[in-house]
Amino acid sequence: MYTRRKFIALSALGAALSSVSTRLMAKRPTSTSPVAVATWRNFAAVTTAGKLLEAGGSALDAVEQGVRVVEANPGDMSVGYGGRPDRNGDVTLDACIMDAQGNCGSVCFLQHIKHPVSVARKVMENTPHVILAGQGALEFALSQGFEREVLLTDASIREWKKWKKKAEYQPIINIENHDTIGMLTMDQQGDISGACTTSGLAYKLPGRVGDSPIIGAGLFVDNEVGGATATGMGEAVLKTLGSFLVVELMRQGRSPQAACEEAVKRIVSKQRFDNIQVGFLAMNKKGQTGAFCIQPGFVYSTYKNGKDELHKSNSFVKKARD
Ligand code: SD4
Repeated sequence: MYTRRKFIALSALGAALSSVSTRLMAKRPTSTSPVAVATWRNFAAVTTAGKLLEAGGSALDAVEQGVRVVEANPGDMSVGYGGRPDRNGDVTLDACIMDAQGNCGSVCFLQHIKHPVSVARKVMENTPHVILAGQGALEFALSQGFEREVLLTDASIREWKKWKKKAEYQPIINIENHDTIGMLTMDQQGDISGACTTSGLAYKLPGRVGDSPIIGAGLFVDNEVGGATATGMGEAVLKTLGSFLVVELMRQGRSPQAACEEAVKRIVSKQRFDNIQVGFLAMNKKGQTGAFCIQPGFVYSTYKNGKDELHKSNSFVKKARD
């Protein structure tokens, strides 16, 4: 029965919801100039995402489509198809995606699938889980219609065979741990999404998972504040949950630049850093971006106001090692 008490309760709920939605609406800019930013030299990725955003696409669709460009490119040997294998010669991929509502999905140690970011999105949208790993992630991908593919290329096999002659595990700064794509996008509604995708460190131990698919480490987005992503030695990022830290520092009022600098300082104050590279890239709710890295050499790409640009990140260590 529709009693007076129920009516009062429902009216109160209605009033509360409308005040929440008024507050949320008040926070939303009416039309924001879209932004796409990505680690390293990734013009095709930021331009693909940027054009989608300019056409009215969502930050989530743009970030997925942007990083897919790099996953499909065999010339990028740190991501997707053509990515450098582990020491056994198997390509194992890590990726994650996060939307403006705080939903996220991730896959790690995924083999044979060219677009791990899209599998991560399916994990987010079609399962109650956040992370799927290994065989389970592969079975899930196949069940969602993804094709099983060979991800090794002639070039990656050639390099791996060369590496095997000595089989020394010494990742080379800015080379063998280079080119993972972490991307952040902001759409015309001012909503932010992010994605990160990689084949991980070259010639890693089989089973190794890096920071890239771990929410808070390789990527974090909080739509009220901004987003951050990381590249480089995943172990160092994992130990400090770097991307989460950057977003929390922005929440406390730091600029994207200052937040990235502090996250790098946390790493260098606690870990040996002479032989590793880590770079952070961040964007806040105003579309302002910042980046900082340990060693010189990290660059990032932006697409803002209809044009793409490459930026050099400042570094904690001032001079490149020979
Ligand atoms: C990893 N962070 O697996 C990744 C590697 C990377 O550019 O960023 N490469 O540790």
